[in-house]
Amino acid sequence: MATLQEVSQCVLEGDLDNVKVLVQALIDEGTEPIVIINEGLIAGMNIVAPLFKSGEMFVPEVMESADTMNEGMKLVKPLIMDGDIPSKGKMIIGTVNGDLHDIGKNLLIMMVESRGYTVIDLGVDVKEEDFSAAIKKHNPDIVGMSSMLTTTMMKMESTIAQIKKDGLRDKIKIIIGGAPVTQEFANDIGADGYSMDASTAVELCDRMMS
Ligand code: B1M
Repeated sequence: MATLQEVSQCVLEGDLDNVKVLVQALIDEGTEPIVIINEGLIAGMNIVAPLFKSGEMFVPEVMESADTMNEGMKLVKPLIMDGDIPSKGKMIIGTVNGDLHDIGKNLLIMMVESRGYTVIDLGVDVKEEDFSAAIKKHNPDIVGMSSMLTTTMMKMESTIAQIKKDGLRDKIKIIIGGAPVTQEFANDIGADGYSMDASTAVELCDRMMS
């Protein structure tokens, strides 16, 4: 019998092969997908984070852990999606210019999609003008920006400036998030909303659409 703790351990060790076996076993045993995400996959990243901070884990190892988490997510994701839900609205989202962190963004996409939104993922390191180009191309209701670095969070402000310069600001709601981001910062840079995690981001999207 597979355990959630073994899944966390796989994420910690970057064990791509075993994570697939264990996550599939938990699914087959009837463990709730959201429990596998929170208590297995994210719990593993939560062990990685302080080790990275204290210098006990290095960038290549953390990337292996991130890949392992994403590999597990791929198996769970289809189970929390419901293709029959009519779209509640369209969102584009990206990690801002200079920032390569995407685990939180990907998690948020999964949650928001599972609640009926159509989401277009612009990826990471998204330049200011590329957000604008994507708004013109996709005509979204909501634009989401993610940043995990104190050095890149200011790119949210320059992206909003670019969107204003291109005359697109009034067409959309802008929501932001990521570890260094706060409600106060969101107010300061003129974003419409902030959420601290993926679950509250879903409620935030609902508020933006109402
Ligand atoms: Co980076 N990194 N990292 N890193 N990394 C942090 C962020 C850091 C806090 C680690 C530390 O403690 N020192 C630190 C930032 C310090 C700071 O700026 N104050 C840091 C650093 C310094 C760096 C590098 C500069 C390291 C280096 O090269 N010397 C470098 C920068 C690269 C770059 O981006 N240009 C770097 C690189 C990396 C990796 C590539 C190795 C890897 C990223 C892999 C990937 O994402 N594919 C990585 C990782 C994994 C981390 C930590 C360990 C974990 C981040 C994570 O995935 N958390 C992180 C330490 C930490 O967070 N304590 C760290 C799990 C995830 C589920 O949570 O991303 O917070 P999170 O997302 C949440 C919320 O924030 C929120 O919802 C999500 C889900 O609940 N949220 C939103 C996120 N986006 C949102 C958008 C919204 C709303 C909510 O609306 C649109």
